Amino acid sequence: MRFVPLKLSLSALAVCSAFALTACGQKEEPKAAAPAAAPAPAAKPEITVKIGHAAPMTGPQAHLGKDNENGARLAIEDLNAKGLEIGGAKVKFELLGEDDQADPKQGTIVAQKLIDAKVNGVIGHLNSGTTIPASKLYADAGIPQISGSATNPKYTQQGFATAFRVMANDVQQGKALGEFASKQGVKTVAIVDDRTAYGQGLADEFRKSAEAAGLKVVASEYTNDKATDFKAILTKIKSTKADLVFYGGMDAQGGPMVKQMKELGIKARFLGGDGVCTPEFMKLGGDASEGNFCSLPGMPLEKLAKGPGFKEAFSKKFNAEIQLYAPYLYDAVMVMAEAMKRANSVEPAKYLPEVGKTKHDGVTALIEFDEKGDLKSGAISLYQYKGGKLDYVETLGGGAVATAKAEVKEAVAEVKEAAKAVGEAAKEVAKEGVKAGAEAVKAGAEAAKEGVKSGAEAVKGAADAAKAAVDKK
Ligand code: ABU
Repeated sequence: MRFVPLKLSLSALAVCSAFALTACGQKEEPKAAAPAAAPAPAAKPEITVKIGHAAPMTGPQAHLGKDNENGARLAIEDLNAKGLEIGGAKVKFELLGEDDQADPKQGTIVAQKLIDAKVNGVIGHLNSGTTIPASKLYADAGIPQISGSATNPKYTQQGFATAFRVMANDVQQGKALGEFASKQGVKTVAIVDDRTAYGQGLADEFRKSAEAAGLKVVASEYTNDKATDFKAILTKIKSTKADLVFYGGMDAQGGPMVKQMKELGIKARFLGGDGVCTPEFMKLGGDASEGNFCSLPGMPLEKLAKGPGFKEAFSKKFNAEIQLYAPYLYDAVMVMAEAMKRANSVEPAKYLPEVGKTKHDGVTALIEFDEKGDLKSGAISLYQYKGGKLDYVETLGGGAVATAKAEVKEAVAEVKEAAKAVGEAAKEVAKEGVKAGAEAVKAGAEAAKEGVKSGAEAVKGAADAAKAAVDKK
């Protein structure tokens, strides 16, 4: 028998009763079908979003590559823990890591690999020397790329709509470093760089700023990002009696360089950029690091609202201290995921326009991009190597307002803390007062009891005496 839906059967009955009952055939009374069980809600489809990551995972910068990857990995775990839905599907983020060996050619090879793997976006690369050539490939493929560490300005100056970075660049950093050297009373400087896009670019920006501040460049020397022996160039520098050696390059060279400066009896101070502002630099440089200076984009994590929490989560997860850019990589992944959420799509072409509209309250800063894809008002902070730690000195450049805000926030927190302490103390005093009052009342009651007792005894004594007097009579 053909299934007749209940709704139709009832309509048919109504028609039959209104017109010609017989014509409808009374023997064929339609039966109501048993109510069907409500269909189970369709399971949400699941999609995997592939986030490409590229950095040197081998060679002298492997520790920095790992640090970057860990920052991105932590963000991906946090996103997956939230269980995001985008475009009606459950989203699982996955990190696809590649080792570009800090080599520009290898950088383009792994970029093509990530494109072929159909990544939804790329976080990286670590080095400016790999990020810049790879950015052309990502731009041609329409894949959004956010670097959390490449600071050479050229990366975002090529006109690629796909290129973004979440920290200040080396125009800002070089300027701040030149101004800082001048403030330290430096008059003459020797400049060394590692001939990479980053090292050379930063050294050039530093030179411009230092000369503008009236410093004299008395030597310019070069090395490379694999070198370990700098005695030849340092010996030349020693003869110039420069007040300062500025190094544009990474910690794997900067650490041994500062150590060899000490061994050669060079009295000059050492100053470098973010590439040497790491725990690894101090490990390699040993005592010779002590008292020297370096800079980092952004503000110290301790001064940022989400910084200490990130630091704690990072060390708990990886049992390691942050080397350099892990928090920026974390923010870069979050910026990408938020753009996908706003676009309600993980397709690169659909969410790319949203990346440029970012306003993300990240671990490292309030992230907003300018028309080139650079961070608006990026700050540069100066640090001194002290007792194996990076001691914050000051923040220069575009982040002055951010610094002031952070300091005000810190002061407000301190005042709140003090007010809380005063409140606690007042509570304690009140508690003590009540306790003392209660003890006084108890003592009064005891005394009254004693008084009543002795009164009663006196009355009894008087009664006894009266009775004895009566008996005598
Ligand atoms: N920013 C320092 C390290 C990465 C780079 O720009 O090459």
